[in-house]
Amino acid sequence: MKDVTLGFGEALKLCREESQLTEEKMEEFFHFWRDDFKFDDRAVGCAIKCMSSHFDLLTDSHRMHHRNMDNFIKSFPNGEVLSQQMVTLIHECEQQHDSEEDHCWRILRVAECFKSSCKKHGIAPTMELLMAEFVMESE
Ligand code: M21
Repeated sequence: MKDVTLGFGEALKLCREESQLTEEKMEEFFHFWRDDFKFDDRAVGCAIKCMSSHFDLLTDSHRMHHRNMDNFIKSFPNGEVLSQQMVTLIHECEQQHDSEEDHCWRILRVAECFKSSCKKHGIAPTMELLMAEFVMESE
């Protein structure tokens, strides 16, 4: 999950401007996994929508493209093991929030639900691991 997060986060710089996300709000994507991260800013949902589109992970109706998401996750170390579970968790979260018509708000709610499901299932990455890997990759 650490690798998927860092890979997904590669698109943050490209998407920050389009989504009007301030750098203070989320300077790096792995902050998403911090316990105190707040899901109260629509711009974060817009950024996740933009990042997902960048990797071609959304359908025309801005829902998860299952096959592309599966392939994306499988392109990372341990992805073969995680993919099915992650796709299922995201899909369950999408079903819970399907009535929200605004794509940015809906995707933010799906992301919040997905984070909480990952924690419940013990597949959320630890911040210590993410930070350590991020520092190593930046050097
Ligand atoms: C992939 C690693 C971390 C991801 C965090 C955000 C995941 C949000 C998934 C939303 C996918 C788009 C759903 C559209 O309904």
